[in-house]
Amino acid sequence: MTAPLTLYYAPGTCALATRIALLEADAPHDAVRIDFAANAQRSPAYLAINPKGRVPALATEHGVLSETPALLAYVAQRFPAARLAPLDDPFAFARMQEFHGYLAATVHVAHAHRRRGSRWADEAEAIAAMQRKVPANMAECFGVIEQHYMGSGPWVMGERYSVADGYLYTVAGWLEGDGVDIAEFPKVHAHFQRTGERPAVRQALG
Ligand SMILES: N[C@@H](CCC(=O)N[C@@H](CS)C(=O)NCC(=O)O)C(=O)O
Repeated sequence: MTAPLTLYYAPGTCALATRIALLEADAPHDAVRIDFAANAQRSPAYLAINPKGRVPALATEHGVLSETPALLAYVAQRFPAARLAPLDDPFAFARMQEFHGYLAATVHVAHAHRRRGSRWADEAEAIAAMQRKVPANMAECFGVIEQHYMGSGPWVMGERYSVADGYLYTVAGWLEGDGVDIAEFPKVHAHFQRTGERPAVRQALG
């Protein structure tokens, strides 16, 4: 028997997307909470697991993986019976990866300027200036998602639910705190409500 996977996560973070994917796949796994309030992501013990000092990280029998797009593709490929990605359609799979890349490299980074501005500047005024840009930048990103990635639904990849849906749900859940009304984006809004009703999502949040 193979050892269960271990997901390192913190509540309210992008690690939710991988937790949802693992639950949707019915994948045996342990979930280990990293206490951000205690800065445990910077502790020597956690840095030995993920030297980036970030969540998520997923320990597998082959080693530790990080970066949400990689984890989502891994879960989908490792548990193909769950059909969480278009594994035999190269274009559709690349399109899903394109979406994941946009969420990770552009949308998540825009969001991070609200509370993690000290990554990019030391001066309080520079950090405050970056924070003021967050609502406009997040609204612009979700305008792109609404217009170019939502298609005819009901899911990001069309008729079939995929790991991309839990990822979009996770990032869309940050909009309110970022000062953006999700109702400005009707397709994203309906998707957020639809996804939030899934048992795996409820369990991941519980
Ligand atoms: N590119 C990474 C980003 C990971 C990341 O920034 N995680 C945040 C939580 S959403 C984190 O661990 N922050 C802790 C810190 O900055 O100290 C991914 O997509 O997984």
